[in-house]
Amino acid sequence: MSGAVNTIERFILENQPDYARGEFTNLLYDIALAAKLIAIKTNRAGLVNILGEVGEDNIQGEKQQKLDVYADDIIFRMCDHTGRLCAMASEEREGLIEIPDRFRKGSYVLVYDPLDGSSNIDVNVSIGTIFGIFRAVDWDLRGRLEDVLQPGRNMVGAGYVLYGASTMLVYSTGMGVHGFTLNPELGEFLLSHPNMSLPEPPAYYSVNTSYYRRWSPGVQKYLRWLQGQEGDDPQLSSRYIGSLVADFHRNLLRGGVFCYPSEMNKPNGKLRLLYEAAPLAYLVEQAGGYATDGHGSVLDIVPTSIHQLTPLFIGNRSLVERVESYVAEEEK
Ligand code: AFP
Repeated sequence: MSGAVNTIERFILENQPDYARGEFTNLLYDIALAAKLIAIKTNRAGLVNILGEVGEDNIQGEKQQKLDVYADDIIFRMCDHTGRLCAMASEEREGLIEIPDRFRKGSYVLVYDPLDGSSNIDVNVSIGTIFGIFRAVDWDLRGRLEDVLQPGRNMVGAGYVLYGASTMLVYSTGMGVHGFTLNPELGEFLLSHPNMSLPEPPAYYSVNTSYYRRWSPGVQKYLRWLQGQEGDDPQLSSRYIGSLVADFHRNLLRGGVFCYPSEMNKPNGKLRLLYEAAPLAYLVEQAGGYATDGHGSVLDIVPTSIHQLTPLFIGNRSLVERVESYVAEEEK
């Protein structure tokens, strides 16, 4: 075999700054390990009926958990006792997740969506985990709500795991976006996509067009522009999986824009700001792109609650900025 095998552990270690104490590096390892455990479970999702593990109880007499609850529990238990975090917030839990008093607290904050796109599990379509990392606001105190309610701009790292045809972990700590593919034989994430950046020209737009009638005139006009009906044709094709991580990942590799606009009866759309939109907005900027809620950068929105929603347009800058101009035009 020629050349070095670049595992995620090696890559993270080699890329940490000289002054690093290892706390942040180890937090990334913890997340990578949680991702491997979740991948094992999601890969078996179609087998559980065959193997008789679904129903009220499994053969050990334990209650079966839904996969998203399982994923949430894995991440929480991987991170609660390490002394690296002072608080967490998860899509699966209502309030702030405090570090139990019996454990030392750390100086980082983890926000995560343990398993996004869970309605796709039963139909064997790709799903994903999304995460973002902040520094605690006050390093001396135990975790408080203000530690998690920070704008995406304050993130010091973010990433996602895609459980697809293969499992991939893609992350950034502010020095580019790097992708790793899980080698199932080795049980290791290996560097497969260094320095990812959005290609030009972009290939795709991704949006659930069945909601067209519920959008504002500006967003409707934007869709027509994406489709080449407004002149200045961006020459895009359409792809929509309905799994945010999978749609985002494809567009990161091929170029494009993913949209989940506000609707008449859903003024802030469907997606969560803190642990879905903001981490992906952080990644997309690192890959040379942009994310907006239609008015300005998603990274500048200061959350006022953990499960706050936001409209999202994310992808190549040239495509995303256009929606801001159409929305501004309609609001004149
Ligand atoms: P589920 O977890 O209910 O499958 O929702 C997934 C999701 O939050 C996100 O991953 C998709 O981009 C979006 O919803 C799809 O929503 P629509 O079905 O309304 O298009």
